[in-house]
Amino acid sequence: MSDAVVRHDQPPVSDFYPRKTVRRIPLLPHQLTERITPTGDVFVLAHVGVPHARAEEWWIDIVGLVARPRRLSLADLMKMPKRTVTALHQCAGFPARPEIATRRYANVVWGGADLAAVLRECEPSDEATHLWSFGVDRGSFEDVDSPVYLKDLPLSRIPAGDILLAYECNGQPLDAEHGFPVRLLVPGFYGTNSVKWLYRLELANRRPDAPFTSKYYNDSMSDGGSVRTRPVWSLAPESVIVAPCDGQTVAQGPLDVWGWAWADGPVSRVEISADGENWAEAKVEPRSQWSWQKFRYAWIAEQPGRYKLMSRAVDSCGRIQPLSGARNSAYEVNLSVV
Ligand SMILES: Nc1nc2c(c(=O)[nH]1)N[C@H]1C(S)=C(S)[C@@H](COP(=O)(O)O)O[C@H]1N2
Ligand SMILES: [Mo]
Repeated sequence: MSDAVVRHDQPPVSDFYPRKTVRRIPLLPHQLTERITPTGDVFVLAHVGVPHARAEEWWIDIVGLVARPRRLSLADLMKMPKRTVTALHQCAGFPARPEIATRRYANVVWGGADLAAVLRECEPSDEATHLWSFGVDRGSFEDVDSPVYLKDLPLSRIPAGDILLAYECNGQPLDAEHGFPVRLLVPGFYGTNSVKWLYRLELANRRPDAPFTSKYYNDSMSDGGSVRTRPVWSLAPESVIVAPCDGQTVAQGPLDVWGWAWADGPVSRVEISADGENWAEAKVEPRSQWSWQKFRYAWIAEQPGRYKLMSRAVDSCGRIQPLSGARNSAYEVNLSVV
């Protein structure tokens, strides 16, 4: 039986609309001019629809391999010290098509309670290895019935810190589409892991079996014949050129190229190329919290013609953006120099 089968309590949902996939990406990469993405411009991804909840009736259960299971009301949660975390927010793209770069990005200030502190009070057992998080939305996605939105993360991730039970986005209460009244927020992980409409955290000694954990959001890695899969957790290094924009015509001479770069951890280098072969180092600001980092490069368009400007980020472990065929393929801008 799937771990997503609901045999436990759920808080009431007053309404559920629309009851279908919501996928809204308001901004194109060259429109990401602001360091903090205004809430109305943050993309929305909901696989099966949008539950509408009443804050007074909401709670979160913390259960499983813990000595002290607990039910926290939203009021309990809001009494705890509030923490704000600025974090890059990115959708991993189509679950079955990891080779497509869908470029759904935002950078958001989240506010909420610190997950590590909440868990500590529940005294997790030594056997616990994974945290399962449940969102109340149920429905069918690509003809697969999903009774609950269930994701997991390894408990070894908790010490990296800053995982929130978030109830604010950019200083305001979450709106329904972004997970009101409370969502998980895992900075450094792809958005799919940040469970909206969160009502249950279960500590377990394995990964769960559920549509959005064991079926979708697992990348295959061929490994000398055998095919293994890897959960879509950590953000791979990525960068985006905000200016100039794709298709632009620019004058011969110096040109200010700038954009954003991020990874699960600091980006240590961003490189720019105008020919796909020679790469020059851009200037990158240091990282602050889990935010994207601004980079700049003074390019000189020596000759009129057509150019493909590319950017690629390298993280502090030396991981580098591939040029094509991945969700984090190098970003490209086609330019005419006159
Ligand atoms: N409960 C629930 N949480 C969810 C989802 C969902 O469908 N249901 N979608 C996930 C995906 S794929 C992404 S990219 C992010 C999007 O968060 P946002 O809509 O607030 O930008 O939420 C994640 N959390
Ligand atoms: Mo997503």
